[in-house]
Formats: sequence, C-alpha cells, structure tokens
Amino acid sequence: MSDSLSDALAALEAEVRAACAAARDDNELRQTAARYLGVSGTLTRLLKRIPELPGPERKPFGQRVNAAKVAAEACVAQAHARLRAEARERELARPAADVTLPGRRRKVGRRHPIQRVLEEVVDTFVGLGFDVAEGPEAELSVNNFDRLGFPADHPAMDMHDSFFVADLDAAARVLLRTHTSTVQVREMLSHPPPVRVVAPGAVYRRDDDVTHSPMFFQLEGLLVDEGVTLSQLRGVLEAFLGRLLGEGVKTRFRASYFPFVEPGAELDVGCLLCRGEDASCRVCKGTGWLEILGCGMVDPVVFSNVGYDPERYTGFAFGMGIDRLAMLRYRVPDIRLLYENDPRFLASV
Ligand code: FA5
Repeated sequence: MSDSLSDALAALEAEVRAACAAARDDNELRQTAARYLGVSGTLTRLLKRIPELPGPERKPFGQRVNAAKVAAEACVAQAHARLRAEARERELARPAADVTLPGRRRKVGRRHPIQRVLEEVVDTFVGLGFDVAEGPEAELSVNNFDRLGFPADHPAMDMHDSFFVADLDAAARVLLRTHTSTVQVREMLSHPPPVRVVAPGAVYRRDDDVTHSPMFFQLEGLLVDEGVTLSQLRGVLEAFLGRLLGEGVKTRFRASYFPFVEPGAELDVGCLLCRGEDASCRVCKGTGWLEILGCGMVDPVVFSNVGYDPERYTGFAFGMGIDRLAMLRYRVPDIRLLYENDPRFLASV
C-alpha cells in the first residue's frame, strides 16, 4: 500500500475522531456515524472498492481500511458514552423538586342550580307518589294547543309566542313546545286513568327579561282519578312548596284563565329576594310576589279530546317554572344569570 494512501487513511481517522469529539448530542453523533460508517459512508465505500484493486494490493488495503473502520466505531461508542454521562450530569445538577410545596386543588364542577332544583322538585313529587313522564321538545302544534282546548287562533295562544319549526298544514304543524302541558295530552292518550305523573323539561317562548327567558324549564303535574278535588290540588302544592322553600313560605292563589282547566289559578310565592320590602325589586316588580305556576281542574273538554269519560273522572294539573323556583331558592336577581354560565355566578349559588 502506498504511503500516500496510508497518510490519507490516517487523516481520515483523525477527522473521524475530531467529528466524534465535536458531537454535542445524539443527533449530531448519529449524523457523524452515518457520514463514515453508514451504507454510503466514506469507509464503507472504500471497503466496497477492494475488488477493483490488483490482487496483491487487496489484502493490505483491506486490512488498513478495516482497522480504520474499527477505530471509527470505537470513537463513536466513546462519544456515545460521553454524551450519556453529560446528560446524567445535567440531570443531577437540576434543582430537586420541592416535595413540600402544597398541591394544586383540582377545580371540580357541579350541577347547575336549575338542574339541582329540578331534581329536588322531581324527588319531592316522587315522594308524594307521582311517576315521572317525558315528552319531546319539538312537538305537534295539535298537542301544544288544540287538544288542550285552545280554539284555533284564540288570543290565549299569543301568551305563548311560539317558535315554529315546520309550518305545515294545521294537523302536522310542529313547534318548540311552549309548555310541558303537552305531556298531559300524551300521557292521557297512551294510558287509561288513573294517572299520576310529573313531567319535567325545557320549553321555549319568544320572551326575554329579568324573569322571562326564551328557553326555560317547567314541571307539569297531572292527577286524574275518580273524585279528585280542588282542595287536594291546593294541599299537594302547599305541601310541595313547604318542603322546597321552607314551611314559613308565603303563597297565594289567584284566579286565572287557561283553556285546559276550569277553574284555573296561578300561584305566587312571597318574594324571597326583597321579602316584599323593596318597591324597586326587579324580580317581584315591587309587588312582593313572584308567579311560579299555573294550575286548575282539568277541563272536561280535554278529557273528551283524549278519550277519557268526563262524567266519571276529574283531575287536577299544574305547570311550574323551575327557573323561577331556582331564583327564589338561590336568591338570583335576574333569570339571565342562570344562562350566562359565568363561573363566578355559578360558584356562588
Ligand atoms: C303555562 O305554561 C301552563 N301550561 C301552566 C298550567 C299547567 C296551567 C297545567 C294549568 C294547568 P304559564 O304560561 O303561566 O302557564 O307558565 C307557567 C309558569 O312558567 C309561570 O308561572 C312561570 O313560573 C314560568 N314561566 C313562564 N314563562 C316563562 C319564561 N319566559 N321564563 C321563565 N319562566 C317562565
């Protein structure tokens, strides 16, 4: 082997050593190794040229390049060990974790105040012997109005300014239900008397102010049997309100009109925000009272519409605003707070 070739290989070895010593991380070292020892690395290419050499030159050349290859591999292994040691040093030099620091408390959510009141109300009625029923939020207009005794285009429908979904012909017209009284119709159409159910759920109206939300929650109650009386309705509602808001709660019934009950009434609860002492209270508008439900004895017309015998059965029904109960229960001064989802408000109730 010529001296010049031998010098060139010695220079290559020196180059490999320098490159390995200069590698600052695993990635750089991997690139260096590939440059000399990879499939098309300098040393690999030299070894592949052995067959091109004249016979007598092959062995000494092969031995010399192999020695350079072994030396290069040793350099790479050494550099690898050096990098591992450096990494360990760095790790040990890092300040230790302070295990005495107090932990960070996880923020745990909780049920929305409307949901809490709704569950409590349902539980109370279940405790009084009522079953729980459900109905769809997108409802046939027939169930929302007609079967409940609203004559076509009756002005009482204006109080339920409605969101229509499909304005088809009258029989198939669909809207977002404006009250849960639709479930009365569905229950009576699907079950013979006696019936004793409550039906909670979302309802929708084109309303928006301190005590009116466009989407809100109601709970409907319906009890039908032989010999049901108005005084039983009053007893059930007063027992319920005493349990929910405390025995001292003030209530008053006012005669009112709903096409599906006769007689009909509304029930107000004494304002628990101002206790009737603030003429500028926005919740009770200075009256000292907040309306929370409509109720009455089921109109015989409704019984006829669902195939019940109005001569044999009587019943009472009520529909209460769950949001209003949540306002009283948690002293919420504006119904919209219940829907804005401000975490500061939600954490305070
Ligand atoms: C009704 O919806 C009748 N279906 C109730 C009923 C059922 C009467 C059975 C007779 C027999 P009314 O529109 O008054 O009635 O609503 C009932 C209650 O829902 C109100 O007393 C009030 O508490 C609540 N409410 C009504 N509109 C809103 C609104 N936009 N936002 C929040 N609560 C409301």
